[in-house]
Amino acid sequence: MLLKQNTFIFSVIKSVLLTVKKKRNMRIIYILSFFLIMGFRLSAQEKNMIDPALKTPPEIMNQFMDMRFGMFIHWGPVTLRGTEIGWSRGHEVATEDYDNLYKEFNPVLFDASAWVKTAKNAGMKYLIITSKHHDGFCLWPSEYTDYDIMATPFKKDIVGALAKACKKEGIRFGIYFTILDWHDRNYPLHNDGKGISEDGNMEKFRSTIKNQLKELVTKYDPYLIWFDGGWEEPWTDEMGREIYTYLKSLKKDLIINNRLGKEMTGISNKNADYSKMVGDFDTPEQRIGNINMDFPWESCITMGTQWSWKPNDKLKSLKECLQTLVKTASGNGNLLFNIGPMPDGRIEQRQIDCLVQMGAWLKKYGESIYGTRGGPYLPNEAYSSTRKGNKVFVHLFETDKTEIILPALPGVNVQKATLMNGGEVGFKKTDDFYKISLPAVLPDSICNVLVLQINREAIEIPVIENTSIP
Ligand code: JFZ
Repeated sequence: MLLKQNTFIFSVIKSVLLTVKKKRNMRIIYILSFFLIMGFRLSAQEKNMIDPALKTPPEIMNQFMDMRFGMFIHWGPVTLRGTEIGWSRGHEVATEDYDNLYKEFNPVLFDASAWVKTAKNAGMKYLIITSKHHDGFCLWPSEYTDYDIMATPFKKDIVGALAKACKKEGIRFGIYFTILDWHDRNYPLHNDGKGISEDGNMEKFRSTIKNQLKELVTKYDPYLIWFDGGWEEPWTDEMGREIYTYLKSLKKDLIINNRLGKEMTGISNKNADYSKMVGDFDTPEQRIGNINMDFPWESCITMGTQWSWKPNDKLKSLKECLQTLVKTASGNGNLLFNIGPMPDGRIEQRQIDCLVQMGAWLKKYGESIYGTRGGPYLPNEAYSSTRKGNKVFVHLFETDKTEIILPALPGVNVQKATLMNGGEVGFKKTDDFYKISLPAVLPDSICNVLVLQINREAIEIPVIENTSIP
């Protein structure tokens, strides 16, 4: 691609010069071309671009977005205290205490295959493990630090075991990796309110994480790397682009999230410039992302109230969990649903129970989630929708209604209206609305799916911005 561009610039200069002064020396043409080409390259860099030829292609991103549902796992020695991973270091747990927890981290009941099967039974298609969180502890044996799983009494490679189990079960394997490390003295910030420290060395730090990333990619061949922590001051978008380019040289189709850089919608739903994102998809956090039919996104949301395990934590109800998944898919996004295993290595039974029930719902209604795209209705309290082929799937959140009114879809003929796992329903079109009559007893007690079969490709329907009913 670059070669083509260069040849083009060269030939333009050549023809300009040849017309202006026919007998000009070829050397001038070459010199001018050289500067112009360099100029073009510099301007691409100034425009903060990753070489477009390196970006993960849309086919790969579409396959990722087809999966819709993944498991996020935050885990480490901090679970022995039950406080939040990374953030509680030097706060709820004294730094000295936190940094020594690894000496007693011995999750003898850890069973990678059991975790992966739990994800699979939940209907999840991929899994992402915190290989290193902000506390700096590494769940894999790293040559570049002593603060890793081999220093614990457990001494078994957790990342490796999960990579293997995922491969066996056909679950895509992803790795979470933080680029801020409050434990590493070379990283100049330490979440202690003291600001940038003098003894930091970003050059050394960047070389360490580059080595660790190479280790992770070559050892575990991840499908995806989920970066975190790029928002802190010592990190720049340029550093992010360098890492992106480096990783793509190691593995061409690796999928990378946007927290390698600073541009993201994040927790607060900031206005973001998608063209500036360093990474392949956006990562709204603890909220369902806004509908976006163009740029891929994945919401990361916890089942409980914190990322790592908390004893007696308040968990979301099954209804909340299912609606979170459905509304995310309706906005055209993926849900990376987080659980935190316990210090002994098991996933808490009540978390498993909820996941099993989500999986049971997906076994019956998965056609309305996997491989679909969001819209055309925007999610609201009563319903939301997804679409695929000539079908619009309307998810109904109210189970006590016998009638539902939807804004009519523009330029569409509805040929048939049915309930998934139920029969045909009453359908009437009046002016700008559809009036749908439902049976008194609905097939599902939490979320039912109305299927509108239409006379055209559902993806062509523009998103209906106003779903309010008069
Ligand atoms: C980050 C982590 O800090 C958190 O522990 C978890 O791993 C989550 C998936 O990602 O969450 C954030 C991200 C951004 C900010 C705070 C927490 N921020 O900008 O203040």
